[in-house]
Amino acid sequence: MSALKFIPIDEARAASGLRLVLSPGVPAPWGLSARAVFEVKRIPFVCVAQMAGQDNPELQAWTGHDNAPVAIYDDERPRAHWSEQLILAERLSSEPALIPRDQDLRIEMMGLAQEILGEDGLGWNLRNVTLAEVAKQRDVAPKMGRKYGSPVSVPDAIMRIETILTSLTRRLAAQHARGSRFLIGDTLTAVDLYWMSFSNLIQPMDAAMCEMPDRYLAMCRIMAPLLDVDTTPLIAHRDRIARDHFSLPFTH
Ligand SMILES: N[C@@H](CCC(=O)N[C@@H](CS)C(=O)NCC(=O)O)C(=O)O
Repeated sequence: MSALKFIPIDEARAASGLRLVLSPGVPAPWGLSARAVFEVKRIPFVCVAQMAGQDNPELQAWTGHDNAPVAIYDDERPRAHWSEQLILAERLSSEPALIPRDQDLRIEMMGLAQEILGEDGLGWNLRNVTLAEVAKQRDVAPKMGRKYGSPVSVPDAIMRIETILTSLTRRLAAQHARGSRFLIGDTLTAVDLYWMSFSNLIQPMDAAMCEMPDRYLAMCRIMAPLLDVDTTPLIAHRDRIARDHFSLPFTH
């Protein structure tokens, strides 16, 4: 994966083509998911920096959003949701197809992606637990915790995470048994990339695969001791997807 090119917001606003709003310096999982989709398809883009946990008024004025990732293509409406970004990517380059053409597999893929990226999904609950733990350590709730915190308790969030990981593990085993090396069907789909992107919060990739600052790495190490699931096969899958489809390490 080549180094990301960040340009100033006013320059990005005046530009055409694809602009991707990302948080620089960290492999933020929703951001990594979006860029992985565009990069696998070799769709060129430039990046615009979003400052995590801050108000980002200039981005808000341009895109209507203060978080990341947001994809802006030409003068089309900004796309802040993973499904909009994925469908845009499919439109800009049909190869490799990351949404299965078979309708039943497509439904499976979209459902599984929702379980990974959607509200109350894997990422959402991982964020709740890690931010709650960070708040405990620092004795103050980080701003992001107040923004995304939910009424769900930490034990309930851990249960959701374990349920989703167990279901992914079962699916991977069933796929291997039928001779497929991917989570859905027989080819790479967006959910392989999404799992790869969120897996850092379960077990961080090593430095040769993905650069990350120590503070972020420490956050990525919070979850594993709290989980009662053997994630070895899923992590092996993550490593294979990263090595087979990207030039490593990921830099941000
Ligand atoms: N809108 C995205 C979710 C994006 C998201 O949750 N972004 C968070 C990732 S932690 C973010 O940018 N947080 C930093 C902030 O809000 O400043 C989607 O629904 O697909």
